[in-house]
Amino acid sequence: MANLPNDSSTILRPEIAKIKLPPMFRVLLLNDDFTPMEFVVECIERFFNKNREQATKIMLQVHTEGVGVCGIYTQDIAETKMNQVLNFAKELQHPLQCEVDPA
Ligand code: TYC
Repeated sequence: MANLPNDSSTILRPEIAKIKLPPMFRVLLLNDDFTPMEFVVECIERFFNKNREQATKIMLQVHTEGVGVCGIYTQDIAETKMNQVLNFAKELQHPLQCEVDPA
């Protein structure tokens, strides 16, 4: 068991100890007075793989608090999801805003 963490959880293999997790980014939705609630729920279901109950909870959080987290991803995935939301909102002429923020 020489290659597993010892009792004090010290990693004994330097090549494994060096591995770093990538920086993570939150995808945020911002509230506005015009985007229909149903459209926001649809976006969260479609792009963040949430069910209707989870999506409704996030939408209501944004509606009442002004901002809410839809998910946390690596930078390229977070930016792709943000762009999917913005493009979908633009297509339907809703002013929905979405941002990426370091976690
Ligand atoms: N505030 C909007 C309304 O009352 C609903 C809404 C929720 C808009 C979340 C944007 O990110 C948002 N129709």
